[in-house]
Amino acid sequence: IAGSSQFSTVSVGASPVAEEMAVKEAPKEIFLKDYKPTGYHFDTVELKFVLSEKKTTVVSKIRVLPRNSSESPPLVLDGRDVKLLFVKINGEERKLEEVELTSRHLTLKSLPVQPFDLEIGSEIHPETNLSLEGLYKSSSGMFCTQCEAEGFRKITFYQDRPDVMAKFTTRIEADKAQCPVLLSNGNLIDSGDLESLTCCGQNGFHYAVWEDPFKKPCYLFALVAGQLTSRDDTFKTRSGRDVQLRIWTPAQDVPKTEHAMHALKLSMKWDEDVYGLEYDLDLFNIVAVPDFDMGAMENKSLNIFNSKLVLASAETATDVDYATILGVIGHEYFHNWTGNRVTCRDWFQLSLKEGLTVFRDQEFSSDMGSRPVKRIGDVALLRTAQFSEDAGPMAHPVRPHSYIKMDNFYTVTVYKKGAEVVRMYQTLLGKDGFRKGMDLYFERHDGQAVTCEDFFAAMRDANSANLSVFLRWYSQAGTPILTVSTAYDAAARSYTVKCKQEIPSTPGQPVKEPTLIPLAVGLLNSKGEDMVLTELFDGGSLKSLKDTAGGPAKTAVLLVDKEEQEFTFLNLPEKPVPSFLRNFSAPVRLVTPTVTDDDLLFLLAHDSDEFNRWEAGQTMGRKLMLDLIPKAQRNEQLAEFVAKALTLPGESELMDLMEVADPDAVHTVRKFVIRELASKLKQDFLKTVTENRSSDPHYTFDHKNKARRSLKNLALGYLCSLDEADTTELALKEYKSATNMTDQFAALSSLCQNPGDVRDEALANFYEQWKDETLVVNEWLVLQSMSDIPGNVKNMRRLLDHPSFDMKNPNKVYSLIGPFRRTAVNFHAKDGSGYEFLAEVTLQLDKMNPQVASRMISSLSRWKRFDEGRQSLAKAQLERIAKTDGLSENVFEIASKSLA
Ligand code: 0A1
Ligand code: ZN
Repeated sequence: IAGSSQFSTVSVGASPVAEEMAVKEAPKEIFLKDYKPTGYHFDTVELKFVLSEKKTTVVSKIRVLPRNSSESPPLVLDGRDVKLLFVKINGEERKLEEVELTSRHLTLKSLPVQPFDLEIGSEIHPETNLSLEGLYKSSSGMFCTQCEAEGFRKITFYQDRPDVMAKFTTRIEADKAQCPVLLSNGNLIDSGDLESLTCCGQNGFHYAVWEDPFKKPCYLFALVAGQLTSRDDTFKTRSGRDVQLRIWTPAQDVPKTEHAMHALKLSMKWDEDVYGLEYDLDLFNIVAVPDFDMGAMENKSLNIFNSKLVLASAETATDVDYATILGVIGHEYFHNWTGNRVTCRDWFQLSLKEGLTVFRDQEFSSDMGSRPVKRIGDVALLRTAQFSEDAGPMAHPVRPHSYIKMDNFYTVTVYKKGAEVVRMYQTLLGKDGFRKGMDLYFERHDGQAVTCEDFFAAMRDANSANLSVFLRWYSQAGTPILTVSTAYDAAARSYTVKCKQEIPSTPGQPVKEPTLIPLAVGLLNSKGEDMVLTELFDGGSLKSLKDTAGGPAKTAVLLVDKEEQEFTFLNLPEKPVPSFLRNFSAPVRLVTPTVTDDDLLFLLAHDSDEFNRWEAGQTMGRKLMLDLIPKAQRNEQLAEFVAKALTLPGESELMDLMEVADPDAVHTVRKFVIRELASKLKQDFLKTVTENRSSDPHYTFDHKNKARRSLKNLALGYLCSLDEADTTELALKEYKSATNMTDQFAALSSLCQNPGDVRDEALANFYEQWKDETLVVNEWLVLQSMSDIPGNVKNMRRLLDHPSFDMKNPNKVYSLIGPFRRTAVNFHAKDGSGYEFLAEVTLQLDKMNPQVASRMISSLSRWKRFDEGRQSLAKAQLERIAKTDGLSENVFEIASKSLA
């Protein structure tokens, strides 16, 4: 972003040492097309930390291998907020006037052309590091690191990029009382007490030395030190090795790690069973920290987790929490192969590890629970969050072409659309073909930093498949619109499916090429059974169809790779009802002009593909509600609505489908539909609640009980929308008699739909009961943040000052500010108060934690979707942010791209 007034570029000469005097460099946009390998390899890295919250010293000794023995280009090391103490080359100190130091880089010149030792001494300040990147002191008192994507440069000067892979040895010295536990990656090879008079003159210090035998990029480095206690267990790998498993938390939380440990063992077993992948070290550590920007981090053998994704008990965590923990423990564990053993060449390839690992964790959760329920949840999230990202100013391909701040690209597109891209390989190649591709990928690339093309090539080569246009999924942003229409020819007993694909233009990509869309199709006969699909003419050739085991085919995958294309099924004795895009076989918006409402009801009743049964109900719900919107906009009565679906599409999804999003009308319609359903089905809902209560106070996290609880609680939610005395009384009774958090919280949420004393008292009562359980209090904040009671912004401002809120803790921000941004009526309040509130919070937050601040403000980026009044209010707030002095690069990138 050249020319931006807030950053000054100054040419750099010999520079002083202290970081406060270093020259400030302007933020730079980085492009995939500019990738170049480094001029120097790093072979081994020995790190020594002397920990102290005010001032930690870090000495790194790196064995450097020049790529080319005939020249020595400058070695540019990244470094931010690090004070340089000394530089030595082969043991000889370099004069600091001879090195170049800016606010972002340390450049060394005139280096040996033969392998050499580079030693760098530096100093950092964990206590004042509120960015939660690099080494920081957590509010719980422990020292903790977060290095992905570019946090290692906040620890020491280094070539901080994923294609620099080295073997790390880490020595940690710290006060024994303050930090009895010292952890890093790999195996513990030495530990002990330090003499009272050490070189540092410290009393009561001890040390530990960790050696990681696997080469890794520095983003996988981790260090943890503090007062921690572990839950210990073991896992025997399929080749018979015993792996020590340890989950570390403050002592009082150890009882809440049972579920996480169970999840870890299930993950280890699943990866062996499904992919033949075994764990490769003798120790696997997980540490829970209360202040963490993201969910969790896959550092080699030392995963660090946001406490919220480790700790659970029946009293304090809901079914959703239990399921999320299972999925994230799996996700981080699976990274050991997809991410760590094989990593990314550069950050543009992030989806190579994230899309693949999300796909793997989705499959794991499906195997551990209900496959269709998992798929429905994943697709619903993709459609609300990713489709809207893909349609806004921040739209980017699964593999972005450029970035200013990599942190801004840990997106639903890279993660969730990336997982859909991986899923499509499996749909195209079959489960066995996909496994062959994975085997070849590891065979070719173990220990390497590679690209999305390398993954593609492994899939292609292992299956001798021709998938070439498939690569466009990586390079083109935007959600394809796939229009499918049909015609039955009774005389010819044939059924023609006509497909048209169109990919909308996105910022910087006005024109798109067709991609390869696998369209899974089933055809139902009049009895609702799957017809046997025998032959398909795809325009070029006639194919006979079989399922993967060679039996009769009930689902066919059509390969749609042209803008317009026709497929004809032969030998069909009657006109079928089509079930398109089964199991959501591609991340597209499907348009089906020839599918009637009767067809949808038929699919809802009969489709053997459970995902599509649900989808038929959702399509009905969307159609019915969108039809009502013009009436709501004209303030007309919405009287005649009757529907079958139970869980309705959400407000954002509906807004997304409108030409000009109208939050008020969408909210009115959705509320109306919920109340209509509740009043028409009141007796059924009451019966559902009564019949699905459990007589057993013991909490069990299994499919049967989860299903029972979710049905009961859904019914209770509908009933409370009526705001009648008997429904309120029922919810109060459920609230008081609940024996687990799932039921208690659901009853509280139901009561909180309606403003008034009952709501206020229930909220106060819940807080009083749980005020010492941080994670529960966070959910209490969520509930108030997502509320659609009128004028909730005032309440939000009050909660900013509540003792339970702390701007420095990302979980608090995600709980109190996050959900508010999805409320149609309060965030998008007509008077602009919601936008103003978000801008204020963002600016305050940006001074502490830019990553979290930029995540918050991204909700303003789609301001052009709204009416003129809202547009100008939102734009004004974005402009206010963009011109604020001292803004971080993170927020700057989002605000400026949103305004472009
Ligand atoms: N690789 C992690 C996600 C992650 C990314 C950046 C972070 O920095 C704060 C933290 C975690 C994952 O996918 O699990
Ligand atoms: Zn991940």
